[in-house]
Amino acid sequence: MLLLAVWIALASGLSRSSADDGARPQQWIVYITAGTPQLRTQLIRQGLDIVSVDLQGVTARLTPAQLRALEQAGFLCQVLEAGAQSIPVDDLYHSLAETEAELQAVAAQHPDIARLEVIRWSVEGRPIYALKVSDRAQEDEWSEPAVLIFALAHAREHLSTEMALDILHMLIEGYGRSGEITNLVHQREIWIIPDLNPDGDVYDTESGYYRFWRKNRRPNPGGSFGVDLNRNFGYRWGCCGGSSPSPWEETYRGPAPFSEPESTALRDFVESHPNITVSLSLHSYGEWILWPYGYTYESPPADMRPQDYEAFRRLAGAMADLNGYRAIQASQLYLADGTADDWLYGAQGIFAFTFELYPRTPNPGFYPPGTVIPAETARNRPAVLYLLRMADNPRKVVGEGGDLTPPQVALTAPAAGAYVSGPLAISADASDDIGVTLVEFIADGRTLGLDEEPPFALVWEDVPAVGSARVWVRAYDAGGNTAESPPVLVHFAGSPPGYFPIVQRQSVTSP
Ligand code: 0X9
Ligand code: ZN
Ligand code: CA
Repeated sequence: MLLLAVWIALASGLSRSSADDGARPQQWIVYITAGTPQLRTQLIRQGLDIVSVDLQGVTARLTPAQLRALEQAGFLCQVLEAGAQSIPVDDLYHSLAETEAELQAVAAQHPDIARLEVIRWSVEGRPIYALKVSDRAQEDEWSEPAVLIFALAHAREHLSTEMALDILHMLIEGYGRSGEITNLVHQREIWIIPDLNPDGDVYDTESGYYRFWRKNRRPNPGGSFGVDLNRNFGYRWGCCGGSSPSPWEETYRGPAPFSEPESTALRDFVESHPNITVSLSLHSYGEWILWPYGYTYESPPADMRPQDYEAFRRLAGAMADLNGYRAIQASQLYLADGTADDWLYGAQGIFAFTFELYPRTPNPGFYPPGTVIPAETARNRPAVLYLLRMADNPRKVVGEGGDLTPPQVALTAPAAGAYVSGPLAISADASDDIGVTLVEFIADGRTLGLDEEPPFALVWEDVPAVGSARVWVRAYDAGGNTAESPPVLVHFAGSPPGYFPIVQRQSVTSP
């Protein structure tokens, strides 16, 4: 009864944020206390423009009329920011053109490990790019587990594109330098879609001031624009009140599942790459790691294997330990149906995760200053690498196959305490139940070089002239497991320390 009253009041003061606005109505950023997933879902169902959610309530952009209606219905509301916000577009973020130029540059400069494809065209005819990082990038390596990373389903979530590009650079620049990254580039196909919603991206930024745009730019019947791409996927689409049938609203699910080229692009891409085992959907914000399902509060849901639920919980928990985010089933935030992740798992069996990136709070919300990009993307690198490692069989986290057993490795040269002058030959013995894929040679924590083939050996050419170093090796397998030999201490300059031969006698009696 109470909620019905709110519904009527809100419908009359309907948010017109989906209109092709010249004059945007006055909007306030308001925190609404709502302590259960059901209450939060109820608020979202009413078409409020929700900007973030936590487990105590939601933050929304409201017109003054909507705020009054909520307060009259008894909701505790706290105005965080009054009046229209005007935030100039931040040059430290990639524009769509800059993102495309960067993808093209990477593909042109690293054809051995990068391949760029246009997977489809957007509503307004822009290309949607996918870039693959893998050795032998120009071939299809169907025997390798593939990982799909995609960003900017929601136009205003620009940090997600930065995150996708950071992952790309981590892989490209780490290749040949870091054993861990080289091994993953060898053993996985990693597909990155940094901008799933190019039309929305352009619309959000083209005026020079951010427009808080979320959806794509589909012209809807009736004059509004946009479908929420994260409500347009075909698993239990529109089933459960976790999306809106109204084209004016921010969570409009579209007229049919996969009515949009952008969601269809992802569907067709996934269906034509059956080796994808794991996916990461990048959104902002809130610092959450979410796993399916979003359409039901049930946990574990009937259409999820209980073992998979446990695997999701453990994988998300392990990643949260690495990036400091909080891991929960998506519907614990609020109900959402037709999301990409529900389809990726429900229809395709993919272990699908969403990261809701920095920040936690509505200030700075969708538009943190670009100065935070390096730290807030670097923060997620260990969690992403963990997910890539688990992709050979994510169920290995609950003991259902995959490769969890680390290799065995020993240094065979140099001997501990060796005195060295000139290049140092290092060699190792390594074995594994499945197979050793790479050996990394390390001195004092610095990677000297990598070897993929036995006999595992390397000559350290530019040894220091004097001093000493701790030398060891690390072996990798196809599961991304590692083992290290104990370090040995070697001395340089060819002479044991403290050995000072007398080359000319000195008299000890005459002055
Ligand atoms: O609502 C969404 O699509 C995602 N959040 S965002 O603020 N980036 O728009 C989250 C979807 C996660 N699924 C559920 N909450 N059920
Ligand atoms: Zn989003
Ligand atoms: Ca192994």
